[in-house]
Amino acid sequence: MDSHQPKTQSALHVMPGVEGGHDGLPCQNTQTCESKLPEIQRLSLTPQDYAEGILSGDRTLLARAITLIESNSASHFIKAQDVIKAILQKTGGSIRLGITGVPGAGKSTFIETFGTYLTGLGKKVAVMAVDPSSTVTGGSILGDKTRMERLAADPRAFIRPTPSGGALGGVARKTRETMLLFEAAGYDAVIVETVGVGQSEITVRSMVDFFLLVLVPGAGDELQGIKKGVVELADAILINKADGANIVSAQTARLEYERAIHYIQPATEGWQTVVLTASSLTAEGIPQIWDSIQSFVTSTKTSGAFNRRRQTQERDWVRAIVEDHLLDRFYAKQEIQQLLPVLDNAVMNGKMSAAIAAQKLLETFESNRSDK
Ligand SMILES: Nc1nc2c(ncn2[C@@H]2O[C@H](COP(=O)(O)OP(=O)(O)OP(=O)(O)O)[C@@H](O)[C@H]2O)c(=O)[nH]1
Ligand SMILES: [Mg+2]
Repeated sequence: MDSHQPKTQSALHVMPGVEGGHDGLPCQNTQTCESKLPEIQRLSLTPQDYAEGILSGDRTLLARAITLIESNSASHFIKAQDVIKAILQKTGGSIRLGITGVPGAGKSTFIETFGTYLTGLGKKVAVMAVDPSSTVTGGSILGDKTRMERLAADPRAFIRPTPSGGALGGVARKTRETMLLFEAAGYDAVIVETVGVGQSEITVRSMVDFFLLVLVPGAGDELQGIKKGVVELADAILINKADGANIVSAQTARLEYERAIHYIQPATEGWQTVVLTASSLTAEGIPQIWDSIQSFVTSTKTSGAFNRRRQTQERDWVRAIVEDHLLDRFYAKQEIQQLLPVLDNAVMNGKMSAAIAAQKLLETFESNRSDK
């Protein structure tokens, strides 16, 4: 039996990521990559079969198409691109939501409550996570199953951890392509969660329409502890855990953020970043978040900002794929791998300038290009 095939129709079955020595683009070393081909290749489903399954809402085929996208093998890459080509006309219909926040802010609990609220409204919800720290066997969502128990068992929801074991660029490509599959399968909201550390929140911002920053009420200066830059990416700031003894501090935090955001550039042209309070435990304030998202969609679609952002994202995505691919080829070169530590050493010891070291590396790359 296909080991990647879910045993049940429940999204509780969270599938493992696909291992590979690459960060997302097709593997160039066919020997190492093809030998690890998952069993899906043995199944002779055509791209058309996948596309039809996805469009008809078949969860098993959707899951298998995602596995195809996550694969690092060259043949899977080609097939996955054919699947995407076949469904592309049916994509773009969802609202793409990014969620970030410090560890423990309650992102997963929020997604559980918010997602369940949406499925209660009859919407279909997909959840993914871009987690730079996760291992090959699963993203943070795996450990989070208990926090998303209701949503994971909900037939209107589909939870999928983003494949890991690679650079952010590769993970980003797979996440974006998976998003397209969800859209073709009729999901109304696609949620991408990421921990607000490093680059990942910028990557997620670049693939979503609406970006939500989840914060917790804390003592003292509310702006401490999170990077100001993250606030600038957000279309809404949610002060979560506004329940019990936290209610007053949550209101205080809300006022502080409302004041603070007047001094920063809004993340989306024509949209004033909103600050809200909610409790993901009691669901108090959760409907208001959806209301805000809907206002955002209406106003940015009317102004044209919504579509302009999507177009820019597509264009930037092309650049990002090219850059990732070139970087990957560069660092995969044996000559570069040999030279790099030597030059690093020389630069660190002040024996060579950075510009000269870079020039040597680029010259080595150019003179060893196989495509000349
Ligand atoms: N009182 C209260 N506790 C909450 C709320 N939301 C989450 N929590 C608790 O906060 C803790 C962390 O919640 P998570 O949902 O795991 O937080 P997270 O942001 O996903 O954390 P990471 O995945 O580690 O980044 C858990 O113990 C939750 O039960 C809330 O609205 N109110
Ligand atoms: Mg979490």
